[in-house]
Amino acid sequence: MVATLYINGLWREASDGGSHDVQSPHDQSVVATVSQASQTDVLDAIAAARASFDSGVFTSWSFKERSELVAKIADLLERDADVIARKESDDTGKRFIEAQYDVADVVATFRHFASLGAKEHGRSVDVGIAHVSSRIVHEPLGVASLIGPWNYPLLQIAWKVAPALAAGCSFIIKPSELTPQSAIALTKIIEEAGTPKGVANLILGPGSVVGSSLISDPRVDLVSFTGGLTTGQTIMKAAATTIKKLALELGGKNPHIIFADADLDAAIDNAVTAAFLHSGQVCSAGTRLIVERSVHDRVVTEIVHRAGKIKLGGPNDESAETGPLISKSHLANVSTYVEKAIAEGATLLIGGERSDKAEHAKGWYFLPTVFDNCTSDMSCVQDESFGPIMTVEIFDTEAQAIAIGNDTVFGLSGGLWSGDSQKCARVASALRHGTIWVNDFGPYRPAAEWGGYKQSGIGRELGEHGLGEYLEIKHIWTNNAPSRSGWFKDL
Ligand code: TXE
Repeated sequence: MVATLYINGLWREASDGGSHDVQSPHDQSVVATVSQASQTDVLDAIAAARASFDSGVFTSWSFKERSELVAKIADLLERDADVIARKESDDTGKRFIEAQYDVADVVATFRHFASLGAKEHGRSVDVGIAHVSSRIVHEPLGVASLIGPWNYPLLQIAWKVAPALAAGCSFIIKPSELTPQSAIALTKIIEEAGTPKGVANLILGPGSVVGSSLISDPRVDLVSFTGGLTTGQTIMKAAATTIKKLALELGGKNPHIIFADADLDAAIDNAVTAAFLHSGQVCSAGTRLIVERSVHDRVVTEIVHRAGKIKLGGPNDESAETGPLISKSHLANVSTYVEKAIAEGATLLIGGERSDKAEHAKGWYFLPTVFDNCTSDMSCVQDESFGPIMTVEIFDTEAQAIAIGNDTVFGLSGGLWSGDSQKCARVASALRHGTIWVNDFGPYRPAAEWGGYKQSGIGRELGEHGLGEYLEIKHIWTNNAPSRSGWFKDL
């Protein structure tokens, strides 16, 4: 039996003995067997988190002490980086080197929140009365459910765990059932670093089975979730009953605008990366290309040429440039998306199907795909495919480029390329997305906020706000010269 649930400071099996095989998306081999929590386990984890929070065992630590803990976790992650990266690439099918980059980003995330937490002192407010001192203090928010996706499993969980620890919250981690191994490794490190028991808990299993209590139990104060829009809607509804705080990152359909006056060589290269990195399984993937008419033919011809040369392969294939889709059902969704795009009148220029190479036969490999002649009213342009699919639209004027770039219910990120700095500034300001890259696409840093406008989500991760999501704000007014209020007549 496997004991991979972590509840109240103990590693344990599921109470009903449940377990689950994790399959490689590369070849369907079983890469791990993990516990699958029962409802009893979920309730135990919530109870442990609540009890630890209410006991003050962690909230009584100073911000400085908690920052030291977070920094220690960063050190331990660095020590185990390659072992964790291997587990991550086994689960996700991504190349080992990409998983190594992810773990390095996770270390940087913990270091960022360690340093931010150390500076956290609240603030004084001048209320204009000499004998009143007024302070704003930041307190840990409470118990948090931290629910993560499968595309960047450790990174997305780290964006939640690091600030939750720095803030002093207790929490339950729930990684995707498809990619649980890195969350298990992280939880072991959180334990080793000396986190008080009950503060960090780990529950494994499908959201449909273990998710309900995590998002509706009255003992949970905050749900921080990264995943699909539909699940985000379910969580918002469930959280409404007890007015939980919510932090939601729900993906995007991210415009990537190329003006004719851009450095086209750089723009084309970045357009290929933006759409096909990690086979498009990126919330900020630049899958919606918007090109100025005069350069459309050159840009699209070169992108198609490049897309056709991308080398697909598994975690251990060092020559591979991108890997498989995460699962059979996700591959089916991506295939349906392609069928719909064709039915809607988009022109398929390349890809559109599974790889037929023998070495990909057991995996969920989908070819880089480009659709031309797309328009904003097509569902392939509006819906997130989360696969390696680029749609191409044309514009003639700056105003049109902006209008197309904003014609989406999402608002996570967008990019634009132009050699005219004033145009860049105008368009960057007009686009309603949480991150805008000018003459670039994709980079992020822990010090900068990340999150979405519109239906891409609520709240921000990383940056300073990323810590704020896990803090309550209290105003303490102290009158140092008490006197009668004199408001009502003294009868
Ligand atoms: O995600 P889900 P899915 C998008 C992408 C993808 C689509 C669906 O478009 O095709 O979402 O992917 C947990 N209560 N993104 O279905 O279901 C689940 O167990 C509580 C964008 O795989 O949203 C997992 O841990 N939890 C994205 C997590 O939610 C529930 C990354 C995400 O799974 C739950 C991934 C419930 N009722 C997909 N149902 C991004 N923003 O980067 C599921 N879960």
